[in-house]
Amino acid sequence: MYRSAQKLWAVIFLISQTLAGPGCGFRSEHPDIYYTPGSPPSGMILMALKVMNVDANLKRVDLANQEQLRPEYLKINPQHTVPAMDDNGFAIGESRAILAYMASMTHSPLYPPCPFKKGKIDEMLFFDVGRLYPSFQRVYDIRGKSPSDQDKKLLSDSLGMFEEFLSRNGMAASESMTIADLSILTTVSLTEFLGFNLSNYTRINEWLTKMKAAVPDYESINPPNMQAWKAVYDARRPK
Ligand SMILES: N[C@@H](CCC(=O)N[C@@H](CS)C(=O)NCC(=O)O)C(=O)O
Repeated sequence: MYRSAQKLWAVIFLISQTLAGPGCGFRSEHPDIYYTPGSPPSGMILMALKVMNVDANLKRVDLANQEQLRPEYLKINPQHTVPAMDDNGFAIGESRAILAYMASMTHSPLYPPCPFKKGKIDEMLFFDVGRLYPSFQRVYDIRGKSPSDQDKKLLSDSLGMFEEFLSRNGMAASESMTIADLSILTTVSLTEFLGFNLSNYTRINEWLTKMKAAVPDYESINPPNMQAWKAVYDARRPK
């Protein structure tokens, strides 16, 4: 029943794609991306732009000078966070929503419209935003709070869950890269960069190697961004 519904959906999807022609596309030729170096979710979007080959207009927001609180920025993102996107008046915040928007606008296989595939991708996006990244934040608190053993165990357990998810297909949500992998790459690569022991997670290590190779210009985007985050984190930790 599940399989035949999946096949039927695939046929309907193919027909609708043929009738619809190429994707509706961005409203603007070069959508604006507001970002800050050192912000993990900003780094996620910078990597996604490369993977999806989107030529965006990058606009830097100086968080140290509270530019995110300016009225013109609050109109774009009332949550006053980076990243945000402004596609010719269509403004969207939340990094993972931006990933989904970009992938949908470019008809990218990284976020296919099939509900069965999308359901699994959404599952992993929410796993990252609801469990994995908050566990990371408990251990690496940007405000400088020292983690307890319980915090460290929580992060290890959450990584163990991701290790288990990877046993399904080798990637976060399917056998090939999706936006869920880009989201989780941001969390896990920073965890690795900060020296958290990942040696027990064989599948995560294999996945990390694949992901670093799959993101064009990875080395020039993510490590410098993580280094900038670490500089702020180190400066705020008790000496
Ligand atoms: N859930 C948001 C989190 C964004 C976020 O917290 N951004 C931080 C920088 S990493 C920020 O802009 N902070 C400034 C503020 O809250 O005023 C996302 O993924 O886009």
